[in-house]
Amino acid sequence: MKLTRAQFKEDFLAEIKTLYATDLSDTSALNQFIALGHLVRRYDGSNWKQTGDRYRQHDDKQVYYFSIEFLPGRLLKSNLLNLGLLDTVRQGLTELGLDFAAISAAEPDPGLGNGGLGRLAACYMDSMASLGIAGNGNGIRYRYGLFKQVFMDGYQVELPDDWLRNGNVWEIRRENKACLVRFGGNVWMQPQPDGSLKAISENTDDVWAVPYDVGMVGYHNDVTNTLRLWSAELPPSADNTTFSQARRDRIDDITKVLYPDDSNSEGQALRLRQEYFFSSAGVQSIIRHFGLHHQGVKELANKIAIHINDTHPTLVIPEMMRLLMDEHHCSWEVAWALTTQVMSYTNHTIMQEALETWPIEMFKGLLPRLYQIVAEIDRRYRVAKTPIFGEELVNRTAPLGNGQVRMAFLAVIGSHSVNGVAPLHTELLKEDVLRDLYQVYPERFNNKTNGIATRRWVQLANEPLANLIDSKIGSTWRQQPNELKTLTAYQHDAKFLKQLMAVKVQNKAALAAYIKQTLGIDIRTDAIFDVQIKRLHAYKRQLLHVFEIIREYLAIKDQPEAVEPARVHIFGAKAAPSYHYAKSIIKLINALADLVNHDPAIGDRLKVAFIPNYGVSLGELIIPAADVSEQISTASKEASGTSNMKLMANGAVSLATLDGANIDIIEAAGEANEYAFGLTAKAVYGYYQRGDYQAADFYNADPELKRILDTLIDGTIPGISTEGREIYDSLLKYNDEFFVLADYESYVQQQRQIAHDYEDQTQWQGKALANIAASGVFSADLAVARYSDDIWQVPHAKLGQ
Ligand code: GPU
Repeated sequence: MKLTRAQFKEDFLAEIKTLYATDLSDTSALNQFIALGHLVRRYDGSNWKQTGDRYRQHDDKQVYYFSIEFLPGRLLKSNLLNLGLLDTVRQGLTELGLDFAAISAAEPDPGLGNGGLGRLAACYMDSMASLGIAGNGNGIRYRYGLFKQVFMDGYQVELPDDWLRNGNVWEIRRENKACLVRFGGNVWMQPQPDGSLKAISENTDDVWAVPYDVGMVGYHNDVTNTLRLWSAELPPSADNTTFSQARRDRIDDITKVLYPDDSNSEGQALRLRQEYFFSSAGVQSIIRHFGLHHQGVKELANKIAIHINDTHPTLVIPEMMRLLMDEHHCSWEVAWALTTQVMSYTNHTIMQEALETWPIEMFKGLLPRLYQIVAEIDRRYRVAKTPIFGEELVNRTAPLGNGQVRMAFLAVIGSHSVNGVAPLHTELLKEDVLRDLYQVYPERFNNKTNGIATRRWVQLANEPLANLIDSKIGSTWRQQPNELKTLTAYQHDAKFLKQLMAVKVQNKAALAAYIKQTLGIDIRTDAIFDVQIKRLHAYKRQLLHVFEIIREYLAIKDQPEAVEPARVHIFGAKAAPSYHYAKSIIKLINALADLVNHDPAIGDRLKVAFIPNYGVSLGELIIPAADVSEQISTASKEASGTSNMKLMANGAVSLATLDGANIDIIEAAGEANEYAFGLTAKAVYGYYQRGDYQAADFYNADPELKRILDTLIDGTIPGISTEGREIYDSLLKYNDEFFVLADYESYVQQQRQIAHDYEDQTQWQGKALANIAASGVFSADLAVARYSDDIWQVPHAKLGQ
């Protein structure tokens, strides 16, 4: 949009006056942020309204992306960028004597997700708006987001994330669009005059679902889509009925806090309530909106697509069946045909413990009508498939089995598409986790490799790099990230590579300042910044990275005269509060950091910085400063990974196993520009089949590795007597579930190679450039375009290939 600086300043000062009844000099950065937020809302208001009007007038097919997590990050800067106002506002504020960086840092970062899954949903919202797709998000407005992480004596402590304390400028509460979600009670079938039966629910526990809408602003295209987040409240009838305190609490609890578990299903009733709550409210509001403009339900499948982001929203399937049959008088057959055409499902993991199942008794008690429907889906599935596939396969794959409701199976059976998130992951779904269902529905399976919002992760997070790229290839890459590949022409342009290095050093200085301020550690900007940022999980193997640090530490102690480039090992990782082993690894890293950072014999040659409270905002600070991207999960375990893509786009080289999308990154950037190592997924499966992995053999065969492991229990690292023993035992006594010891040697070899290659900065920056140039392939815009073409069947803006 068009806006002069003078106009902006006038608007801003007026806003401050209206909101706070005081002078600018008397306001805080938070006040200024809130005023700016209101202004941006106003500038974007007509786009948002007109986007909705246009979709209605054109009767565009709507996509609804259901996700129990969204991690949008701070929105001020990205909204300004997408509206084309960033420079005007920044300069205007500077002219008013204000600090734009401080103002944007005052915005709370909504932690409505755990990690990759939630951030992916947010990247896709950004891309849908930017591609002009009629895309809507549907999720939960958690009162408290993911806990804030602090360290006390090296241990993780969780504090509540009261992100709504000062309200949320971006949301609109729309109580006029609220609906009732019903739990419990009992169901009976009432005979109808036409001889059919109608399900009647009685004595239900009713919850009022109130939507809060947040605008998702498209990039330079006047489109603003909606992310709808639901909040659970007392129904209006509570005003004149008595609701016990227990019942009030039960309602309050539904959207009170995000479950802090990543890739692990706990099977708790409250989680099931959350899942049904936002699935039901979302489907009700879709059908209500649809009903306003369409006569029959027959058109439904041409006008809406519902996407199920992992299994958490799977109840949209039986819920849509319920609404079509109980409220819109459809037959089972019609309702089922519509439902399966509308639904599509993405799987995000092959890890068994993450596959959701619910005890049938719990499910039945909480959702009696839905249970009837799921049981009928199960019955019909068995009847239809047993003659073709036999009883055994059908027993293994039916929605109900072993006393459980099996959500992934229900999702596959009730959708027309199921996709994995990287080629290897999709293959493993077909061969392993969903092998039997792949026999039944081979045509449903497809791959959609993940992608990232280049706008946020490069244009916003790394402005120096974005500007440097503009100076070489112009700015069309900002709309068409694939254009980045033209940078390849400069891989041997020494002057450009120097500039690239200068940008990296500048970003490292910004991160170094933060590390100094928060952790008190001094780090050198000419050191290798070796970065691992992701949730703490045994399968992600932060432990392997720890072993490298111990190796480097011992090497300096043994041979102080040997010269190697300085290293800074940077971690960011939250552990689920109940994940004991992950918390022990956190303690180990912090104890090791204490040892290394304070050893005068080490000096500034080796530093370890575990930055607390990793999240989207810290990612924006850390990623642009990285030289090495640690992507070292046990092959086959990481479905895709997305930090690998963000780090690549910012010129870090990958130190990576052949897992998830690492494989595709290595192929895109070229093997010579990455550091691959370790067992292949096939080799890992080979060990499983033969059952012959012997971790102790690696320990006994390699004196260096043995010495490193022994430091866990011999007092070398002070303060970890329990944790050190626990971790040591996990490797030797319990045989190293994730093959850390098997991959140690090849990992270290690549780490040595990195130290060697880093010395030649021209070569090194050439590799960095190759990574940046190849990163466009992983833009979320392209990923979302593929979902639109292949799964949702909706049009989108053209993207250059
Ligand atoms: N992932 Br399941 C999560 O972040 N949370 C989950 O509950 C599950 C998966 C991640 C995968 O671990 C990661 O490999 C992937 O890149 C990401 O989802 C997005 O697909």
